[in-house]
Amino acid sequence: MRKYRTFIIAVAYLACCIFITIHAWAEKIKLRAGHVIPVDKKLSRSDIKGMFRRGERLAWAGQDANTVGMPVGGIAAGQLYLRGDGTLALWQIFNKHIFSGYGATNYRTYKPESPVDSGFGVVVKQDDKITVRKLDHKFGQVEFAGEYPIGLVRYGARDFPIKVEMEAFSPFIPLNARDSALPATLFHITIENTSSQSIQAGVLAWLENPVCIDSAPSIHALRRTRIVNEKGRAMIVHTAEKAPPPTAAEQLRPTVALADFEGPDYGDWKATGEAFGKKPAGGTLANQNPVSGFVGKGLVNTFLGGDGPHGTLTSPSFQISRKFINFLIGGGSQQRQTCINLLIDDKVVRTAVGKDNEKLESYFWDVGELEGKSAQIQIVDSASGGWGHINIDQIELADAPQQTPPGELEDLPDYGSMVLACANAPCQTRAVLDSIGGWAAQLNAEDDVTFPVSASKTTALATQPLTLAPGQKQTYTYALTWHFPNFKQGHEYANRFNSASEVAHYVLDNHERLAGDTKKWHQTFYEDSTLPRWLLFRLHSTVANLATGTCQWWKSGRFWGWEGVGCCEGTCTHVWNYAHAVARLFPELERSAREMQDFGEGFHEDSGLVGFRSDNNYAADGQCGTVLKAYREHLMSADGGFLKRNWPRIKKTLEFSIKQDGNDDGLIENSQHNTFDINFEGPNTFVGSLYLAALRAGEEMAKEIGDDEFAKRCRSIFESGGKLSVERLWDGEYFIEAVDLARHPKFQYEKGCLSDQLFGQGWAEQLGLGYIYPAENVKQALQSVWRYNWAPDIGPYNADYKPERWFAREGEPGLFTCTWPKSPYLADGVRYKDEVWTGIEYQVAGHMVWEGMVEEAVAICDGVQKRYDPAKHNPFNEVECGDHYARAFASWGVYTGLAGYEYHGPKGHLGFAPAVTPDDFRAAFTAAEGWGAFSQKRKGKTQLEQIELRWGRLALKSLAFEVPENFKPAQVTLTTAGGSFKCDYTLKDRRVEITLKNEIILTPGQMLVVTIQR
Ligand SMILES: [Ca+2]
Ligand SMILES: [Ca+2]
Ligand SMILES: [Ca+2]
Repeated sequence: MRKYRTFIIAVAYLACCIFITIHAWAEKIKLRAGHVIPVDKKLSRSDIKGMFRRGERLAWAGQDANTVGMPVGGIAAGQLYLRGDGTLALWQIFNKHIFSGYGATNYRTYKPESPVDSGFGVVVKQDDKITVRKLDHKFGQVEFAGEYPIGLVRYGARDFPIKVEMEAFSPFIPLNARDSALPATLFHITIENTSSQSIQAGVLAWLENPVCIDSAPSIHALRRTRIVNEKGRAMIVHTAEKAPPPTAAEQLRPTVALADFEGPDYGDWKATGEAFGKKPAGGTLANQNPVSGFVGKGLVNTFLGGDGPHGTLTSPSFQISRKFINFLIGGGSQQRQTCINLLIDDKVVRTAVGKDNEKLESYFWDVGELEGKSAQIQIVDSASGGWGHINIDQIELADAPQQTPPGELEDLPDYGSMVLACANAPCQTRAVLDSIGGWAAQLNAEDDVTFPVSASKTTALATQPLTLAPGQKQTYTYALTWHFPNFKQGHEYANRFNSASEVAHYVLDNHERLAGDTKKWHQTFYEDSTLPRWLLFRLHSTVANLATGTCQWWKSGRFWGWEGVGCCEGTCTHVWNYAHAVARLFPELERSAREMQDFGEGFHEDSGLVGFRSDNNYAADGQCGTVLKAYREHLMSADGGFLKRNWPRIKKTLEFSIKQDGNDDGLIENSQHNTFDINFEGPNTFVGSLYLAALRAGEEMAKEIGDDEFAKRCRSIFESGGKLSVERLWDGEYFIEAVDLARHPKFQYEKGCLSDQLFGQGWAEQLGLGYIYPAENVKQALQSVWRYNWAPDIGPYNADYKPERWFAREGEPGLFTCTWPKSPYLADGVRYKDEVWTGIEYQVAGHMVWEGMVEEAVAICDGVQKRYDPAKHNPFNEVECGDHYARAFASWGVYTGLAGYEYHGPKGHLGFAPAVTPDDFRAAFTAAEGWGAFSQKRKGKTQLEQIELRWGRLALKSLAFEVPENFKPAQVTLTTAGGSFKCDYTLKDRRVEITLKNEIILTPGQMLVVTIQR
């Protein structure tokens, strides 16, 4: 109670201070008339109080959970979504390249689609009647309460005697990347009898065979589905195999030509719109790359007047009189937009798109099952952007497929296997299905079936109905696993498994440990923490990006990332500059990216350049960031091996930046390509602060290695740079860019307020490198970013200044990339200036926490949470240039900031300085080899610290904590299971640093208690 009152008083006091300061500020500084972002954010005391309330686990019901798509597959094992109603969606696990866009359309409201038929249902036997209720939005009351990594959906209905709770997740165990990168999803389905009578009940599960899902239209092969019982588990095993060659008895009938587009017009085909014109094209059209591969002189080519026009071209009705329809296709690859469709009763039954290539290639549809039906062909162009056209020629009916061989079946990207395994023994599935009738009766339950890949078949498993007494519960465990190894660079998972069956057995053999450790992490991070539950949800949700198409873990052991799903390649150094989550949760993955990319394939030995997409190109921010990441990876290591191995190249990387500086004055003045996809043309603190932080990291690493001369050089350049930056770039409130706009009129920010102006200082805090500019300048600049760039409603500002891409809508809060509060708005200024990026928001918020601006930081995170409310946007998919954008991994920097976390693995040093509720604080932490829970309590004359290890091991040689103002420790005691002992400590300002006489190693379940007494 006392604590609560103190908190309220503190909030009131702070609000007062902020009000007075802002008031004084507004009086003094004259803002540009067009700068409509309010200096006073009008956050009420109850708003602030609400944001800091611990709160309950979040849950969304019905339509409010419509956009949810929670990744539930393993790290870098593809992208499988759990929707808000517990059904699966997306299924991007078949190695197909998915391009999710450049950002123009990513921030939209939609429900993820599901191309694969699958699901679970509860079977109930009452009065000899068997019924099933599917676990989906039609169940009754459906509530999604997932917190990454564990999906949770609850089902209940007034007219159904069973309530259900379903957990869905892939094992996720920090520091154990391999067991977190399984191509597998576990389901725990708990059914509970809510009626007053005993009921017989069980679970029905079903899964379509999706092997060769993308290749199916262009291959002649079979799918095979078996139901096998192994190790007491029932498993649906989906595979594919070669189709037998046609027998001599199967006579081929002559080919029937449907259209060759050789006539003076389209004949009896009907064209609409502008894209098709009045007659077939004679080849390549104006401004088009050369079109080839068509037959004769004419073809359909909708690049008529460019990609802009739309239209359709529809054939008259014809009878499907052969087993295949063959044609030639080229042009755009957009589903439903640049396509050829086969229509029966106006419904699309087959479709095909080009490959973003002008050359026409053979393609076919297997229409054996449609033979005799009346059909039409429709060619569609409803696209206008790049590759917004389609090329078609030579459509024929034939008894043999005519195809460009896509390769051997076993080599196709979507060839492999998929398994749905039930850990509980099944009953006679067929009998249950037949009793249910209707759609269930259509499901397959045969032990071994093969069928053409052109057909689809869904196979089911039903458990033996059990008698449940009123209130009784029963949990069923399922594992969905997949194995599609034919990825260009291979999958790490394929090093360990040869089939989906092997994966299923591994997951179920180790179920207790894999599920147990995952839940232990969830418990430690969410349940046992004192931090607001919604904030934990937000900061951990971006970690889900690991289990999306954004991230790959290659067979070679190299971790590799897009920027967003399928967009902008090469673990781009500047976008990944913001990403802290992976390094803190799975440091081995980031170490592999450093060693195999930055200091491997992308490294230029002659110059020290780190190609920013593992190429030959320089990005100033990415180059400096590589040094910072190297230091972070060293800090997250158990020993000095990583630093020792990579030091020569880390040093060269920093020397490359020093060369850009040119005169060792600590300012980089030349052209600086960077994450805004433009070049800054003069000294600035965006690249500059990263450079200075890199010099500090370089100094620390050089000292550890024993390269004192280089350490001194780094120090002297660093000191000069800090001083000169303030002299030349401080405008009184924030740091600006010194640029000659007459020479460089485009893409600069000059006197603007850039949100990322202290990016390197934020990094320095993360790595314990201290201030790189004077503290008062840093604090004031950060205050200015809050005042000038964060809008409680982005609407008014974006009404005047339309962003290139919308990542926030009217009525939603957000932090703008850059504004010009006091000088004329630069219409040609830094690119993306009017946009809102969550990665920058977290970067700024994380830094704010370290500078004591905790309320502002949490308000910024609250803004993200409001935008990603699942009624509008998938809370697990923060978008930028593509879905699941890697920059959002910056959220972990906010988390570590809130705990005031500091760690140096090789030195065995761990420290905390909680930024919220320091009197009673608890949070999860990770280290090089283990993770656990940290807690701090202050009471009377005692400050108590508890470090409890829950997984792995933790070696400790020194500790650091923050004590209250005027708290003078008189005694520090350490207690472990082995007993208590006093130890040496020093006090500097409010920081108590404790050195242990002997290294302490904690193992799971062990706790180190530190008692600091005044
Ligand atoms: Ca032709
Ligand atoms: Ca078009
Ligand atoms: Ca210089």
